[in-house]
Amino acid sequence: MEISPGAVHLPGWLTPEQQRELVTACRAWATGPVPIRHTRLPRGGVMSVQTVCIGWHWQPYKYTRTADDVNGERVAEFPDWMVQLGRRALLDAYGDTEGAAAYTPDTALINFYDGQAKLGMHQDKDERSSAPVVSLSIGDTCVFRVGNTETRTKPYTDIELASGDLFVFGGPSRYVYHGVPKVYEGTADPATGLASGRLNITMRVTGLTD
Ligand code: MD3
Ligand code: FE
Repeated sequence: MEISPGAVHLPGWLTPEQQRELVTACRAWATGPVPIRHTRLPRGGVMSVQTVCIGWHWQPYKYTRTADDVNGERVAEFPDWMVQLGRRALLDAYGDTEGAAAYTPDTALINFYDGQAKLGMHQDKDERSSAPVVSLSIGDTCVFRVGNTETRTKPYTDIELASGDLFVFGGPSRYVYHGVPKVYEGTADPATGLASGRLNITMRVTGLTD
């Protein structure tokens, strides 16, 4: 369903098997070459969410190939199978065959939330491309807050994101403020391979070249 123009939520889009495969892949990325970490913020804080990146390494407010804030290693390659998954996501969300075929995400941020983790309201503006962001959720259900492009406050809409859900943010919704105010601890189905917590994968186009 379309939450706002360009913001499409497809609940239960991933099969249980796809969820298990993504959990396995994300577990491997979480251990290296750049281990998952609580991202340090410029003003000295650390995020409660833990993040590991593939393709390009994100830290506020830039993307680099190497993780100079972690261990200096180059991040893992962005696999072709994930490009294909991103294209299928765009096709199912928008029904735009040509737009989907042209979509070539080159980075993903993989966020892990424990029961206490939150993500404050923010815009994603570190990419030099306005191509859509594809979001996949696995594990615990959360409250996802979708706001507006002008302020980090009201008006906003709270929706629940559950395991297997796809969300695509493009067009007029690409630069909306959004956040995760609450994770419902203990709601994950262990059959996905994630006994507790929430995993979110966001594919993006950085617009960068080496
Ligand atoms: C709307 N992640 O990594 S996913 C992020 O659940 C981020 O981990 C959240 O916000 C999470 O930056 C939300 C949904 C999402 C991701 C990116 C967006 C919504 C977006 C970019 C633009 C607009
Ligand atoms: Fe975001």
